[in-house]
Amino acid sequence: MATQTVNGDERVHYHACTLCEATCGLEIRTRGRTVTALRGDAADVFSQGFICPKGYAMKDLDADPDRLRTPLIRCGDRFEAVAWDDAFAEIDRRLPAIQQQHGRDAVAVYLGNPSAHSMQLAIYNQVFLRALGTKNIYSASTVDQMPKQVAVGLMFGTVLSAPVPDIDRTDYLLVLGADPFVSNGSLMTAPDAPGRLRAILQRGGKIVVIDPRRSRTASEASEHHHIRPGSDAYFLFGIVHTLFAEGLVRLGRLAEHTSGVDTVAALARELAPEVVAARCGIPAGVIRRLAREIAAAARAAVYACIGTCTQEFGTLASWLVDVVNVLTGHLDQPGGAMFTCPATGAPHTRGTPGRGKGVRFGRRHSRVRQAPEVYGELPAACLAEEIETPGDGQVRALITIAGNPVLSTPNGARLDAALGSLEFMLSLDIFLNETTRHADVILPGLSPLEQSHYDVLLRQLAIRNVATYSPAVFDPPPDQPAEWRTLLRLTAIVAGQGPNADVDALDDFFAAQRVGHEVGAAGSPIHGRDPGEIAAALAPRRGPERQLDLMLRTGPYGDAFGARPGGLTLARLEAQPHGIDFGPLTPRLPDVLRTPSGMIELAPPPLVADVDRLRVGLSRDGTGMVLIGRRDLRSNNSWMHNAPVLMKGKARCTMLVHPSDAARLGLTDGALARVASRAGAVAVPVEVTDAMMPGVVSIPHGWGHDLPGIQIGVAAAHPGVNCNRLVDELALDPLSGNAVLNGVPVTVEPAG
Ligand SMILES: Nc1nc2c(c(=O)[nH]1)N[C@H]1C(S)=C(S)[C@@H](COP(=O)(O)OP(=O)(O)OC[C@H]3O[C@@H](n4cnc5c(=O)[nH]c(N)nc54)[C@H](O)[C@@H]3O)O[C@H]1N2
Ligand SMILES: Nc1nc2c(c(=O)[nH]1)N[C@H]1C(S)=C(S)[C@@H](COP(=O)(O)OP(=O)(O)OC[C@H]3O[C@@H](n4cnc5c(=O)[nH]c(N)nc54)[C@H](O)[C@@H]3O)O[C@H]1N2
Ligand code: SF4
Ligand SMILES: [Mo]
Repeated sequence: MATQTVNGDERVHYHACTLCEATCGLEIRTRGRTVTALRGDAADVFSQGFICPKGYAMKDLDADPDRLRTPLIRCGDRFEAVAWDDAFAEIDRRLPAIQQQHGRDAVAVYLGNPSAHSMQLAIYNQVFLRALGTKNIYSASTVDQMPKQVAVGLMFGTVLSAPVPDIDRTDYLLVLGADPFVSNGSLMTAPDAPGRLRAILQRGGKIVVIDPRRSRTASEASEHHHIRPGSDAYFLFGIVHTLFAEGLVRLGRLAEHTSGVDTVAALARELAPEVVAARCGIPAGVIRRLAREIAAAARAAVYACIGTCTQEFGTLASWLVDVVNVLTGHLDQPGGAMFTCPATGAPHTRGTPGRGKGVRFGRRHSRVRQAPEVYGELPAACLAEEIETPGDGQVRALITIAGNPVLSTPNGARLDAALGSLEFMLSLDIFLNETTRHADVILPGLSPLEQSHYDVLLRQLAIRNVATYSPAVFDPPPDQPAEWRTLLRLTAIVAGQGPNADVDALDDFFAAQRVGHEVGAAGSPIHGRDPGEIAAALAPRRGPERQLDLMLRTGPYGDAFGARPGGLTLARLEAQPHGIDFGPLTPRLPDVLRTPSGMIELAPPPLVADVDRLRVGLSRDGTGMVLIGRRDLRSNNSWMHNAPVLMKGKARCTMLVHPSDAARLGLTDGALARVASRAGAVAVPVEVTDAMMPGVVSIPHGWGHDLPGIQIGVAAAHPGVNCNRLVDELALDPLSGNAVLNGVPVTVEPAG
């Protein structure tokens, strides 16, 4: 779809915002290489004009003079801008040598969050990782949603089988550990989450929020209850107990597809609301009432996100959320918790409907701490020790791709020091920041506006079935390669083919491989077709577009290369710049299941076994201070603090504390507090507020732009502190390897 030209030489483009999961449509006006205006795309079939303050910052990000546009090579303490060929030559000189001398596992990778938000990275990281062949793969997933992925993998059969709350049709939403008014929703792609949530209240429905802090979402909700950090699994067992004890379990049509109900009943028997109330800080009467309300509501969903994942019992809590959805019959029902049927397909749309291989993890363990592998990754919290600890298998080189683990992962100070000891570090990033300052070579990606986009990952968790494709707004600078090309060149280097590979030939090779896989896959709509015919049909396209076209055409709405005439193709999607809406979510059970049993596994053995840990922790006294995090509307993890439009107003990196704690600890609003944990200490301005639960303090993550050598001028002028200096890298949720970012024991006192 060509862009329109208006007002003489002004052009109008439509492009998704790639900053968060909501993926709102933007209308962007340009003149030459300049953005003249930016607003929400009112015609976008999903976001309908909504954008948040960060959406506007896409303009700042594009224009940011600090955003890297050429490769950098380290020369002592400085970086020098170099030509692309020189950068690849340097990588080729240093990286394969380490692989040859110390083995492939000596090179580790850390994939950051924008890897999931970039079409190029989402598709081509996989190609690169296969060639790299290392077991040392780390990502932001283990400081994020991995517990949910483990829980739903065991229950429903794939790593992305996460039910999403059908918020447009529900009457009752129980929210734990999520602040969608601020985050705009996660594990739930829903542009204008605030508007959609307000609509629940407007139609007479109810929203209940469980959070140690009266968050923005909590203050808009019908009801909010403070919970002691890390105790959601106790609270949810109290609900499950009540459902069984009061005869409220109604599986309805789920019954014939569900196994393990009796096991869950037995586990819940000893965890009555009266038993767990003190541990979670929510009165037993409230727990019982909420259980009755969820069970009685015609359309209800329980939804939990990062606050419930990044905690001591993250996988158990994530599991129990869907246990409640199943026991109350709300799973897979309109207005309940439902499965997306995404246009690109998903692990649960491929293969044999209703049955699969299930998921596997714990197949090997990390070298130093023996932490289990999860879905091919090791916990991000283990990275520093793997770099520091000498011996066979030591990590000697690191590649970061769109990640800032110095600010984002536990004990940032320890990781910061460890990165300084690497033999070689390569970063694919668009900024010289707290992490990439340690790199030997930095290869910049393009501005989001110089890239086309389709959200191949996040639309798999959308609350409607919607497809949107955005062409690039600007042509990239002539000499700067797209990141998929960079990744293919690196693929060749680590495969021993040198720095000057024929990228297009490689891309043809991988595309042919993918086509071969698709025609060979039982259950694919093009199973058994001639791969040459399919490849020829895709041939005009290259790179990510070719892969995307293949995914769309073999996906649930696809044309299956002529077998389903009128079906979806990338060309049809391109003709609809505001997206195509395939409608609200529809029930998908039992076809959506990919468990080996073909059932919803309500009581998977690894989860049942982990309940022992919950029993042991039940009597733990909860009197000490603990730390939790938070997000704010104008932040985006660690990397958007360089956008001037987002940095106006009062300082946001403060420690929230309840007035009673402030009085007891001698803290005054605006003064500095010293907060210390096993891992480290920071001094942070105090903000006294009764939004906090007594005994809990909150510091947001992503700050701490005060390290030498960074080149993000606006951020450095508003540094804040890195709360992950306090988060303990030794504390993990054992099943998922996820870091325990919330509920960190701390001491708090006035800073001297
Ligand atoms: N204490 C605490 N810690 C947390 C959290 C918390 O709630 N509390 N939240 C966690 C969560 S949910 C997440 S997702 C992680 C995030 O953890 P990370 O992903 O490690 O960190 P980000 O801050 O997202 O950094 C993204 C990096 O990608 C770069 N980048 C942006 N766009 C591109 C691109 O197109 N290409 C390339 N190559 N680079 C790009 C940015 O410059 C930046 O360096 O933080 C986690 N850390
Ligand atoms: N503005 C903004 N939006 C973002 C981001 C951002 O940095 N800024 N980051 C994006 C990313 S990467 C992600 S993953 C999503 C995350 O989006 P959400 O999952 O909505 O996460 P948060 O906004 O961090 O809200 C988590 C809530 O959990 C609460 N909490 C902490 N500990 C506990 C606990 O033990 N139990 C319970 N019940 N609650 C607890 C916190 O007080 C907080 O209110 O946001 C995305 N959107
Ligand atoms: S909510 Fe804001 S940051 Fe997220 S996609 Fe929409 S405009 Fe972008
Ligand atoms: Mo995240």
